Amino acid sequence: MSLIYLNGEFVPAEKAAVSVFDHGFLYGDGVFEGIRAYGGRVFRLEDHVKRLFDSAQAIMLCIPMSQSEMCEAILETLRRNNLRDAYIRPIVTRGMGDLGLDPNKCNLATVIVIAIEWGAMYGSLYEVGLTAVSVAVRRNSPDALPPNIKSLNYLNNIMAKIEANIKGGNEAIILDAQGRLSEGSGDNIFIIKDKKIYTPHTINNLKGITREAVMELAGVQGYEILERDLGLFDLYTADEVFVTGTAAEVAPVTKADGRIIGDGKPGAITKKLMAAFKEMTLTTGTPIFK
Ligand code: PXG
Repeated sequence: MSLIYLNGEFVPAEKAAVSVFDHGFLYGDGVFEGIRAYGGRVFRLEDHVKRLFDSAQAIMLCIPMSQSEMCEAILETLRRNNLRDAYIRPIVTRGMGDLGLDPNKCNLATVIVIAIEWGAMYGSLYEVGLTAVSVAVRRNSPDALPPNIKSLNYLNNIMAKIEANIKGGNEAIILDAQGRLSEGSGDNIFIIKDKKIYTPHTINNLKGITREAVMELAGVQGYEILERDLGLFDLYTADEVFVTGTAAEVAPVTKADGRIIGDGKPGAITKKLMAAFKEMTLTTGTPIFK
């Protein structure tokens, strides 16, 4: 039975519960992270915790612990569950309040860390590539709910995923209100054209930690990386397309809205980046066990 970190204690999963008056439940008022551990090391732990605190700062949510205490809570959750290859989900909600939405009624944030054993998300699709479909629902506008906040309010992404499922895609391509590419439902998007790598600016998408890592790796390999406004035309005419995310890792896209991308197989540069990313996950990161 797995142990869940809940407000400073380790609780068996079946007993780990939050109140129905918790504003995370009532309003999606909270923030979260998705983190991976590979071979006993947590990938970019400090970066994820920093983003969690940035998300909290943006919604004026006070996390009742320091960033280093949060890192330690995550590592201890992994240790208590004896996990080496894991998916880790820290969650901080506004806490218990009343049925009104006023966050001033919530005195103390709820802090949760869930960790489960986890392997590759897309299985054989890493060899054949994903089928992506653009969806009608648009990404939350940055002046309404900035997509940089990794909030518990994921309905925008879930609606995109529902549409991708209906259309038979493995992942959704979400456009912003102006029709620019933003991201997938749970990953960032890259396109490659004439050996140059393009990705949207992070105004309309999450500042992905895998995105950042892949940009570093591509730079080391000598590729030019350009943050640009991109549209469906750029997607349909790309030589290669891939998505990046903690869950998805680096996943090739070989079909988009029925268009075959490149020769229909994962591209050469994508494959190089997939290998470099894998190597990075196995050789870097914070050790769980000392
Ligand atoms: N965009 C969005 C909207 C995300 O939720 C990413 C990009 C990639 O960011 P990182 O830092 O992980 O490289 C995410 C990642 C899932 C899932 O099931 C994915 C995410 C959250 C929850 C579930 O694929 N976030």
